[in-house]
Order: sequence, then C-alpha cells, then structure tokens
Amino acid sequence: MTAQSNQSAYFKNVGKIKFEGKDSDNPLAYRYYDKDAKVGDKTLEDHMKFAVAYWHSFCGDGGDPFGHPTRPMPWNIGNSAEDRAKQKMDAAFEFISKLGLKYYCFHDIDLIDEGENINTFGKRLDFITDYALEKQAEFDVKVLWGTANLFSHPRYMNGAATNPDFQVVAHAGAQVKNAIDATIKLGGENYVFWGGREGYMSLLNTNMKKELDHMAQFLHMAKDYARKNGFTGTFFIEPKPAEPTKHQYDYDAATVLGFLREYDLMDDFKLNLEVNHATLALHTFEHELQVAANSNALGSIDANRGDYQNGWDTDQFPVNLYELTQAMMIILDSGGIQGGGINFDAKIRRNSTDLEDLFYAHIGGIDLFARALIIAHQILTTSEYKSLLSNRYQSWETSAGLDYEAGKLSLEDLANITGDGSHLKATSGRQEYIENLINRYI
Ligand code: XUL
Ligand code: CO
Repeated sequence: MTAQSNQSAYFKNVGKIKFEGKDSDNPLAYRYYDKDAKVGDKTLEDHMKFAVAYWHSFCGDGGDPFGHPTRPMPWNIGNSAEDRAKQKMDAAFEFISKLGLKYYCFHDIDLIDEGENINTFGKRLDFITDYALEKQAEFDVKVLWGTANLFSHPRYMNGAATNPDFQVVAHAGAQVKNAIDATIKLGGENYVFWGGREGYMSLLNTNMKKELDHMAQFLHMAKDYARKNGFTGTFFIEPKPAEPTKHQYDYDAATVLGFLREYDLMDDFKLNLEVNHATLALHTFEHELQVAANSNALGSIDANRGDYQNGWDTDQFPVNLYELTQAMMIILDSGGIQGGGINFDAKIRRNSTDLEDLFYAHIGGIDLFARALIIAHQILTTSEYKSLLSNRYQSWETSAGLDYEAGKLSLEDLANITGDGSHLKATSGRQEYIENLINRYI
C-alpha cells in the first residue's frame, strides 16, 4: 500500500489549507470558507458540496490548438497506463484533501487511458476503481458525479447517442454501462450527461427528429440500467448551446426541460448548470438557475466563468462577486441545490505553470462562493429585498387578481374590470434602487 507514503509527493510546498479569516494575507488560506460556519440552518460545507473536476485539474496539460502542453504534470510519467493512473490518483487525492474538500467528479477516460478497445477499457476501469475505493476511504472523499466521455474519440465525431450509425450508438451504450458501473461502485451520488457532440454541424445532413428520439431512448436505457443496479442518485443533463458542435441539442435549461418533458424523463433527471454555458447561450447564469428552479430541477452546478469579449468556453475560475451573489440569491431562495453540488469545471491558464497555481485557483473560487452565499443570505433574510419584490406584485392580492390566478376570469371580465383604462398609473421597477441595495451588502 503506497497511498500513505505518497501523501505529500506532488504538492510539497503546500500544506493543509485552513480558514484564517478575512484579514489573513496568506494566499494559501481561506478567508471566507469556514466550512463549519452556519448560514441559515446549514453549514457552508453542506450548502455547497464543492467538488474538484478530475479532467481539468489532473488531465489537462495546458495544450491548445496553437501550442504544445505547458503544464508540469509529475504524476503523468511511467510506461504503463495503470502506473500513470495510480500516480494521477495519488496527486488528486493529495490535492483534494489538502483543500479540505469532500468530493470529486470524473469522466471514465480521466481515471485511466482507454487502451485498444472497450474490453481493455472495462478491465482498466475495474483496476483503477479498486484503487479509488482505497483512496476514498483513506481520505474520506466521495464522488459527486461520474460521467462517460462520449466526445473526444474520433468514433464519436458524428455524435454518440445521436450518431447516424447504430453501431456507434451501441458502442456508446457499452461505454455508458461501464461508466455507470464505475459510478455505482464508487458510491457516486449522481450521474451526468453532457452531450458534447449530441447535435449537428449542418442540418443538410441531419435528421433531427430521429436523432432526438434516439437520444431519449438512450437516456431511458441508461436510467433503467442504473436503477436496476441499485443507483438511487439523480441523473443530470448539462446544457450547452454549442461547441464542439455548431448546435447542441441540450441548448439551454429551457430547451432541456422541454426535451425531458416530451420524453417522460422528468422523474429521474435534473439539470447541471454551468456558468460559462449560460454565457454562451446569451443568458445570465441566474436566468438558467431560475428556469431550472421553476421546474424543481436545479440539481447541480459547474462553477467557472467565461470571457465576455471572446465568446469561447474558456472555463476560467470565478471571480465576480456581484454576479455570483445574484446566483446565490436564486439558489437559496429556491431551497438550494438538489442532490448535486458545486463542481469546479474550470482550468488554470496555459501560462499558469506553477504547481501551486491549482491551489490559488480553487481557493479563490471556494472563497468567492462562500462569500456570495453569506451575502445572499443576508440580503434575503435582513434586507427589504424580498418585500420589494413581493410589493411589485401587490395588485394580485386583490380579489380580481386572485380570481385571475385561479382561472376564474375571462377576457370579457378583463375588459369590464379595466373600464376605460384611465386609472392606470406608472409604477417604477426600481431596478437601480435594487442594484444599489445588492452593492450595499457586498
Ligand atoms: C464541457 C463541459 C464538460 C462537462 C462534463 O463544456 O462542461 O466538462 O461538464 O462532460
Ligand atoms: Co461542465
């Protein structure tokens, strides 16, 4: 057993990250994330369930379409896939436990290289998940969600569940079966579908209706298999409008909810909403959260940020307190995230080449979420914000307003009620007043 002896192998300059309070000037400490502090009736840790994304933190090498890898990855050496995968896992668990976090998220291929075919891959997954079970027990770390990467390999260039070729769909099925097995074996709390290439590049060569029917069939099969094998967690769909395909079927929260309803999947599926994906869909993140919450489907979050200038999926770590406070207001007001948590689907920049940069990035993101949650809670519980909002709808508390909402009025009734309309008065939306209120609490 090498796990114990490897504990400090990769991030030697960093110890356990502690909460030191907002006056601390230690860049390797939390200033707001006091995990045991209570906000409302829950601790910060229970509100947020932070997770580290295996792919960005331990697989991404800093390479981009214009240049070679830049990142030192001392765990990625050795000839055998098994050795490299174990070293990567040692590094991951050292990192997660030094941050004091409890969760990670993975794609199947993040854990270990696929090898020559799906059978080799299945055996390799068995091997590495045995090791993961040991590491999880040793560090008291859990899986927030697992998923299958159905977008990187060339076989999926025309999609996975929506591929025009049935044989590719069958292969995707085998891969998802193994990824679900791995997630169940590791006690994963949820399972995610992000449809990277489930969409089209050109409608000229695409039978959209057929592909959507196939995708729904695939999700039903995956859900039935997982349930049959004891999985009690939630399935999440992660919407994204485009990239890598020109048009993705899971465009945004509203589109996905329409799909889930059409194909009778609402009982088992909720949404995993990513900040950068909302930006790409030309929505605010809080819009996406509210749409999901309206349908009781706010399941989990992929935390990051995009770039407002270039429109790419840059997956940067979050820094904007004003925006995140608004997001947290919606999360808290709708009763919190259901089943999932906050997964840092974010990567350090190509030129962030110190091993410690991964710590600074996560500490910043975690502290920002903690701070936003604390502020949002104060706004919702101690400010006039909630009454400003409900006052705006005061007229619905009249008997006519209540009758309208109860479906008791007709269009003729509305015409009678309004008379000649001369009593209408302008009512301010007071947007700037409320914007200032948020800033006062920040
Ligand atoms: C891609 C993305 C994925 C999913 C998991 O934009 O967000 O990493 O989160 O497949
Ligand atoms: Co994501």
